[in-house]
Amino acid sequence: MALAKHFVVVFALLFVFNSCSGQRLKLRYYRKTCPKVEAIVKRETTRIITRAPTLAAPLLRMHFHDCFVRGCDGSVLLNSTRRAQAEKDAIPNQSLRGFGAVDRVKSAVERKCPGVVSCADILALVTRDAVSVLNGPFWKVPLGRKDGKVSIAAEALTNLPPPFFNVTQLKASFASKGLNSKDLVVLSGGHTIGTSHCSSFSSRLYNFTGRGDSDPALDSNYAARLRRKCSPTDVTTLVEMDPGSFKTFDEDYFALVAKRRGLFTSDSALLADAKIRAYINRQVATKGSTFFKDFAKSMVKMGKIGVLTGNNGEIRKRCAFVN
Ligand code: HEM
Ligand SMILES: *[C@@H]1O[C@H](CO)[C@@H](O)[C@H](O)[C@H]1NC(C)=O
Ligand SMILES: *[C@@H]1O[C@H](CO)[C@@H](O)[C@H](O)[C@H]1NC(C)=O
Ligand SMILES: *[C@@H]1O[C@H](CO)[C@@H](O)[C@H](O)[C@H]1NC(C)=O
Ligand SMILES: CC(=O)N[C@H]1CO[C@H](CO)[C@@H](O)[C@@H]1O
Repeated sequence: MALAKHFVVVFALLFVFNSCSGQRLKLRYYRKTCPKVEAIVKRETTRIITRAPTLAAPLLRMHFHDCFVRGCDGSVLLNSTRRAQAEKDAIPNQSLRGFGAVDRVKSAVERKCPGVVSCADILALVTRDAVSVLNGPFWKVPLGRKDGKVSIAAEALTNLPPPFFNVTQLKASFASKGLNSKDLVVLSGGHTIGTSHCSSFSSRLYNFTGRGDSDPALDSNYAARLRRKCSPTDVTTLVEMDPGSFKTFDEDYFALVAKRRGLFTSDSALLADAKIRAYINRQVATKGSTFFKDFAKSMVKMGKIGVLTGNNGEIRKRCAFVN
């Protein structure tokens, strides 16, 4: 009886998954329609990131923001219209950059194969290539995403985890997108590159519990160093998230977090979960860290969240606008 019930549940789930995803993404999706797409994206992205290495981080973050809001459907790229404020203009976006880079890559692809490759696929490929230019891992990107036609600012607020989340909240946020605790810690390793505005963490530095103190989860020397960079009201200064190697994709993030130097509450909070802490310690302890391999795997998984395929969605002509 219990077994029968179990089967019913499994079949029901299979049915739900199949009907949502329509078709699966494929590695050689554009083999016939745009065989050079990966070479074009790689050439353009390499050119852009070599000239402006600090653009790689915001592009990686943009792909994450795209996938967590309405699935990886390029909705993060859409501009606001008179009728609706887009994700781009939501609070968590503020610091997103690199829209121009995506547009340039899209134009290069359009010149060769007009109206064939989606903006969502281009963003997934650009992200992969940008990480590679910073000496990060390489992964194969399954393709065939269609672009969505809707982008709603309020959805960014409810779907993106804020930097003050604790580990319970982070796990719930990732679980709601089909990602587990391992994906959470592995993808948080994306904070090995890039910068943050002081305002994303300064509440940890000043009067944290109302007694003029800083967050006890933050190394006190590190907090002092950050206070010298960030005044309590600073909203413009940028701080390197992995100081000294913020333009290199490496495993340093885990050493920082282990030393209680994770910049955000959400970074520090990872230590509060025993299994996640064990993963972090393994990355620090062993010479052959598994982070690159794990990151590649979790990026592929993240890149499949809620994708539109088949007859759903469209191939946008310009990434900022619905056709
Ligand atoms: C676990 C939950 C996460 C939280 C709470 C979070 C939060 C943040 C915040 C607050 C910033 C700084 C924004 C600013 O003030 O300029 C940031 C930056 C960044 N995040 Fe995350 N993030 C998370 C997960 C991820 C994931 C999954 C990735 C990609 C795999 C990622 C990649 C990045 C990158 C690359 C930057 C630097 C962007 C730049 O240099 O402009 N983050 N994140
Ligand atoms: C679309 O939005 C981007 C970023 O907000 C802006 O730079 C660009 O000018 C907008 N494009 C148009 C055509 O309005
Ligand atoms: C995380 O925050 C939620 C909501 O504020 C709270 O209920 C929960 O106890 C917290 N969990 C941890 C591990 O601090
Ligand atoms: C710190 O927080 C406490 C309690 O919220 C408040 O009474 C005090 O004025 C704050 N101190 C500063 C320097 O902001
Ligand atoms: C890149 C981008 O579009 N940033 C916008 C994010 O949202 C704020 C408003 O909250 C806009 O002022 C920014 O231009």
